[in-house]
Amino acid sequence: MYLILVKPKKTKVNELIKVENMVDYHQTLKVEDKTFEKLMFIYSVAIKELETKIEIFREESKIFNDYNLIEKVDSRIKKPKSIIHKMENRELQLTLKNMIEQMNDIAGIKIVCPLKKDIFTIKNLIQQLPGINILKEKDYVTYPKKSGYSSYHLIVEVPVTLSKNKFYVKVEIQIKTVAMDFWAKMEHKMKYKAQGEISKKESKEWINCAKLINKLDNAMMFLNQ
Ligand code: 0O2
Repeated sequence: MYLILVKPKKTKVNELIKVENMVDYHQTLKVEDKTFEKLMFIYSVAIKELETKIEIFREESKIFNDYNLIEKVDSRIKKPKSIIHKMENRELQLTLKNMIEQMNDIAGIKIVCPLKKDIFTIKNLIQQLPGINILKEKDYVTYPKKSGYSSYHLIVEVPVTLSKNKFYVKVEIQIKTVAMDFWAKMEHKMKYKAQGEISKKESKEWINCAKLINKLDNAMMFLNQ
């Protein structure tokens, strides 16, 4: 087998134009407009680019280390209704500028792994990916949210190359264990059913469940040392 090392071509950052140069940046957000469709397409390409890289980590770990580092990868583009809802909740004027600059999770990827320590391995692998910029990190694994929610969040900027232009696109990556994912899905479902209105007693119960999940994750990690 031959390995040919090619000196990487240096990409000038200014070759990568920002999404805002492609659209009338101050235009009002209208989901039925072609511009909105184009933007959502660019977000979907960013997801594909990242998913491919994550899939390679998954396969590599299986083949080289006999270990399933990644159980599952899910992705989604936020629904237009949810984008508008979130912007309204944040009292943001409905412009493309605000959507592009302020909304970090229009493109979202969730990586589910077996053990808590895998979360940090995956995060380090993503951080080392060439061309990907890390904009924000939230460690809800070491410091869970008040609700009990636990996960590692990264907001990254992914270069997307189309025929005429290159763009940097924001993607939110959530990394969590199978147990954390189970908790988050159940709690989200319950909050959705109750339209966000849950009693103090219920919310205490969810925090207790999150603590149990954390104990389980720690025990699993100990057993798999
Ligand atoms: P959906 O429908 O899942 O997309 P940001 O602008 O991203 O820095 P944000 O959005 O407040 O600020 O970020 P945060 O707190 O990191 O949460 C982002 C996402 O994490 C949420 O997206 C949820 O998916 C998940 N999340 C956060 N807290 C909780 C929680 O208490 N319970 C559950 N089940 N999930 C949580 P969205 O937009 O709320 O919803």
